[in-house]
Amino acid sequence: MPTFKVDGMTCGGCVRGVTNAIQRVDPQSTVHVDLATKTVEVDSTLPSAQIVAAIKGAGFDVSE
Ligand SMILES: [Cu+2]
Repeated sequence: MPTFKVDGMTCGGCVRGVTNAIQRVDPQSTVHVDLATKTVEVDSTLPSAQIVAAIKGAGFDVSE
């Protein structure tokens, strides 16, 4: 399962923002955000570049 390192997440609102952004591009995806380690685990059939783009679109810095 691809895991992304996402900077700038600080609260539950950020978690929802990231989760919603990913599920907008892939409604079937399962997203697990760990605020403590700032990582986002995504179970999706989409290429990770698209997940990265979605997270960036929500206003966060992300690396794989
Ligand atoms: Cu927040």
